[in-house]
Amino acid sequence: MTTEPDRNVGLELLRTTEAAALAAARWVGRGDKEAGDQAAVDAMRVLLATVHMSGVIVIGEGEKDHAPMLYIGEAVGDGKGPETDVAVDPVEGTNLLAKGLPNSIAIVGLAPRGAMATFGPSFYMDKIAVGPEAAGKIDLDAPVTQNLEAVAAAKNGRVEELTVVVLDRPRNEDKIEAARQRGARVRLISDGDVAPSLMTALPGTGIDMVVGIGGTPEGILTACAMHGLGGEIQGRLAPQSDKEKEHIEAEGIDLNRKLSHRELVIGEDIFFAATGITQGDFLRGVEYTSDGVVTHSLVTRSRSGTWRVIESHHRWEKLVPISAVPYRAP
Ligand code: VTB
Repeated sequence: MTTEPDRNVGLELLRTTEAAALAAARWVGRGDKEAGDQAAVDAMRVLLATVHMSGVIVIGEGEKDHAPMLYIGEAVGDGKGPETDVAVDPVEGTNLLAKGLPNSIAIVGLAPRGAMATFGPSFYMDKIAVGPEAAGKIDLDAPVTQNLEAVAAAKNGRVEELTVVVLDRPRNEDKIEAARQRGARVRLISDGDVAPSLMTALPGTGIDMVVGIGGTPEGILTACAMHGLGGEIQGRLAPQSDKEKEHIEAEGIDLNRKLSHRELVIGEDIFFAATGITQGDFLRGVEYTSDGVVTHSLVTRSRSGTWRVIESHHRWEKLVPISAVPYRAP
């Protein structure tokens, strides 16, 4: 069945991540992650208000009382279009931003209302992410060695040629050790597991798999992207304290369920946009030119499976006078 081309709200979402990245870029390497995050939140919120949707934040800056903006439950969009769930991470990798390190990105995910899993009090999730060749061939419950072998077979390569990314934390030590023992190349990262997860599904990045316990919201945002990129992420909540575990159980959430991206975010009308803030391995960071700024973004749409890499040139001379966001100090 064919249909007439319809709107791609992902291209509107792109403007929200570009705005967040432009605002956050002023804080790169300045050692103040809160200020950088706040600038990104403020900018993203202004642009989200222009998106044609009746959106509700389901993954945001936190509960209402602790987060004045983009809090969970906040209505976003112009209030007229389709009812949607919206997941935001205006700065994924605030430490990376503050330290001027690679791969901090601004992110938005979008799905029809009710389509996104909401694990309110859950902070941590055990995850595995791979690209399209290995999608359907991995298993979160299998040993790392078995998953490495599955990815190698899917790519007609050898485990020794694969690069697996892991968040450098004691909680991930067993996986790091197992991957090394099997001869894979392990790239340890200090923060930000979304960017490398996207890279598993993008050509020429040299990243084959991401494993280990990272953030739950980051897992759901990655799931939005994998719908459009054709890769796969599987996750299971992995509370790191008794308090976190109790809170999840009190909400009646099943801790033992293994979920793929199709269960983390349900359906086909799923969109994702990300813009580089600091220079990244795939997404370039915000670059200043003599008359403005260049941004580099990824936009995905699950129904068509189209993903786009978009380079945008923002020109101060025209942008600053009309923009509600103070991108450039007067
Ligand atoms: C994870 C990871 C994120 O922070 O949430 C991590 O998914 C937090 O882990 O990408 P710790 O509590 O061990 O620091 C990030 O790295 C960045 O937000």
